[in-house]
Amino acid sequence: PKPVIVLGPTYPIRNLKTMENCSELNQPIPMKGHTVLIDTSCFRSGLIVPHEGKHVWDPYHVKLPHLYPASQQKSRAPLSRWDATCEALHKLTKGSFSIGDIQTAIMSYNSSNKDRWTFDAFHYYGQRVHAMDNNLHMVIPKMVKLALELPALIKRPIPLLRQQQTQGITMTQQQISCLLANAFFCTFPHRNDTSPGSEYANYPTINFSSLFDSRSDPVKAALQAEKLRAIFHYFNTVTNENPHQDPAAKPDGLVTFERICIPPSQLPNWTNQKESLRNLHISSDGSIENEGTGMLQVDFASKYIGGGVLKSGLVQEEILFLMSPELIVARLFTEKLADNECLKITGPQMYSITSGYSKGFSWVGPYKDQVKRDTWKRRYRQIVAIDALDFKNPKEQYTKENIKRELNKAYVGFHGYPKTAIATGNWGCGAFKGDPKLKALIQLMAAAVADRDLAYFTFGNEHLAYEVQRMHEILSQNRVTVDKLYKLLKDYSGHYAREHNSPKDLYRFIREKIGHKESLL
Ligand code: AR6
Repeated sequence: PKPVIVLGPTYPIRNLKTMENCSELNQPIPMKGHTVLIDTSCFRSGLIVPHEGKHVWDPYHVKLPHLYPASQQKSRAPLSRWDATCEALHKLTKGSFSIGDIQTAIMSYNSSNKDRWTFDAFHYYGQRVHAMDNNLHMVIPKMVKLALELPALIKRPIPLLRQQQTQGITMTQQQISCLLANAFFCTFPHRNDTSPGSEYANYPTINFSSLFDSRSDPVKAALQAEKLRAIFHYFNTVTNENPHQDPAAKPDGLVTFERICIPPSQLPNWTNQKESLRNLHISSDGSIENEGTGMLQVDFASKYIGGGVLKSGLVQEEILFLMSPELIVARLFTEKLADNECLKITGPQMYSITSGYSKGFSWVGPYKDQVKRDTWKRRYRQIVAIDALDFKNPKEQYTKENIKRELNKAYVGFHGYPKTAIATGNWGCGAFKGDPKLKALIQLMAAAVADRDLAYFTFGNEHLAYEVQRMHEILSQNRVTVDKLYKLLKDYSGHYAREHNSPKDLYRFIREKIGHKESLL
């Protein structure tokens, strides 16, 4: 019989570095390639004043709805597009209205989509869910007001974070809420067509029309209605004008979005990295979003940031974006991620508690965020979006090229400051069909080169937690450095190609290669 192996306790999570115990924070924000949408000197003296600039309508900046050029309007239109938007939305602030009225308002300035958009999920919300939350009559008029404040709140162009450029944007939570209110009412021009070759084909969608539409599928409609609960709760909080009587005060901090791009010549040479593996906390309990707070929290992203959050998608990334809807605004300006890029978001707030996963998802209630803030009033919360490869055929993941691609992608995400621990898990191993045993090693290697410890949450899988912890211990005891492990993965790649019908288990292959005797542990 095989010896029973008892592992020692995993590395304690309390010993991992979080933002609260990092001295590198609180640096000044304005850096090269960084756009701040407020006046930073006013902010330092406690005032929030939009940074003034000259608006532009060009391929390098977000096309804001109030800047829609008259020259692009249909010649017979009596009002400018923005005036028509204001007029339609204003109707929702006077007296009672139905969801049909909201639909009519939105369609009035989106008439070219009248045969494409349906609002069945929104109607489902109205019929089945609204009775529980009963807030639309309160929140919709406040959302209209917020959306129409756009010209007063955003006074300089918002750059598009385009491929192969390291660039950042910092804005207030109020500015984000205003942009998201516009997204809700589908006011962003040029953003409804993402067919190949169209102007924004390389960008995620931002207008919320797809969230209202479940294509007559009642299961999807019910789930999208749960998403709408999270969204309305968010808007309720950000429009709450009564902070002293209500603990859920309107947020007044900043959030930073950074696209980080590492040129191929500056990526690690994996055959030559002498680092040892770092500390690993691994557990089948806990989640990245909760237990990982203050660490660098990995978003198992789509290359189109936010993935299916505005449609029916409901796995890790989408749920994260529903708990923290400020993340959704990244879809407005983040071009699809290339292999050597990631998006880092510093300071988003958590608004909702949710439960369940995928088809079992539901909105539970408000989350009172008590995470401390830095001098820029950004929450000590940092998310990094890295998109794994989507293995339609899981056998492809063991090729040398794909292993290297995933190593580089993880490294791009993990590299940089502050050197907090990384909170992650089965990145790329659900919708994208990766092998968690391989992805765990890839992430451990990238973390070692990026000089960070790792907290790994296996999402209830005890056996996986055991296997990865044991492999980590064996590798550490045998002083297997990153370059040696890379060589082992390449050997496995060869083995897999030769024996693809009955390949060895990856961890068994590694144990045998390093001459590790099972009984010694
Ligand atoms: N904490 C820890 N582990 C988790 C959590 C969590 N909160 N949620 C899920 N897991 P998946 P992918 C585990 O499928 O394969 C989205 O549409 C769980 O074991 O979300 O990288 C994106 O937009 C799960 O099976 O990530 C992309 O398009 C595994 O992590 C696409 O999915 C993977 O979660 C990314 O797919």
